[in-house]
Amino acid sequence: MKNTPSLDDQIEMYRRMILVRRLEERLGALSKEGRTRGPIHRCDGQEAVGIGATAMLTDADYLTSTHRGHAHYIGKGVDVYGITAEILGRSTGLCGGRAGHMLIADAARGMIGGNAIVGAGIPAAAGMALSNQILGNGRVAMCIFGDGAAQTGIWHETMNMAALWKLPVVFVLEHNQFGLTVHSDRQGPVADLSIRAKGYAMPAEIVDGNDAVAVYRATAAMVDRARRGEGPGMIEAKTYRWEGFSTSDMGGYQKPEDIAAWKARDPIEIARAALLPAVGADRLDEIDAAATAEVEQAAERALADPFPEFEPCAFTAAYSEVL
Ligand SMILES: Cc1ncc(C[n+]2csc(CCOP(=O)(O)OP(=O)(O)O)c2C)c(N)n1
Repeated sequence: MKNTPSLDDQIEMYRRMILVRRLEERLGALSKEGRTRGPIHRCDGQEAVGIGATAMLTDADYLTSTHRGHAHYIGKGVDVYGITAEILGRSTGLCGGRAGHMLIADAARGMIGGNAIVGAGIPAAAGMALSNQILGNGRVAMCIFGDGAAQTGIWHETMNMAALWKLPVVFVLEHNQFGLTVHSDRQGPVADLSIRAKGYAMPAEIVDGNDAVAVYRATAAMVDRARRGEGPGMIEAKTYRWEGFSTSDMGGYQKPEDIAAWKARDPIEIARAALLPAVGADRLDEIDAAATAEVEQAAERALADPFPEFEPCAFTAAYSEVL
């Protein structure tokens, strides 16, 4: 079937989801020890969205992300060690240790960046899509954003312009049900936020965000039509955030039974069950062990790396003299 990932694609998505999960677990532990700069926004349980939605993109395509972007970075093929070193603030990080975990970019991979401003990656992707259209380069831009971001005005304005100008941009809503500590049913009157796409004459599809293959299929169809010049499309991937908003979240507002129900639908286990008959448990265990080791080695190496040295600029030098 068209837009169905190959077996190799599925294995790679499984591997990448494990990389993300292990990275999140390691960062959670390092954050508790006070060894990360600031809190970390984890995406445990949501990995299938970022990994499945980006698996059909090439390095030439563009992706904008959010404050919760680890799966988006890894899905876009960004190096795990470079990401880890960046998050730990080391000079060897992808952005020299200055970006932190929310703002990682890797131009060579088309990873334009995370973003700490909710919704800000959305118009940026449309702008890149406009440049693709003008240049006629066949590239597609994608933005992945949360249900909180889908309540912002800039999302509506961008959907309108993108549809009007038939821009090659794909909107991927990672609907994890919460914006900070507030459930989405208290942020807006509709449960399926993608029904709003209809108001902009834009096709949209709702998918099981815990099934990487389902996310891949639906997104690939939107990417294909955008690449053919038929305009933007939207995916609403329904998922759930297992952990708190960030590692500094005290919790208590998510129902334990909801967390348990969503943990029973672990995207990694869903992918593993789908692969088991064709690939076998031994090979899947090997992939898991190799991905786990890759994250562990990246963390150990990064922790031994130096912090960046900051040269004071003319202003700070003059200012410190005054002080
Ligand atoms: C413009 C703006 N408003 C408010 C905030 C504070 N803020 C940070 S994350 C967040 C919630 C975002 O929710 P969502 O888009 O669903 O992403 P999620 O955290 O669920 O991944 C808010 C309100 C911000 N960073 N930027």
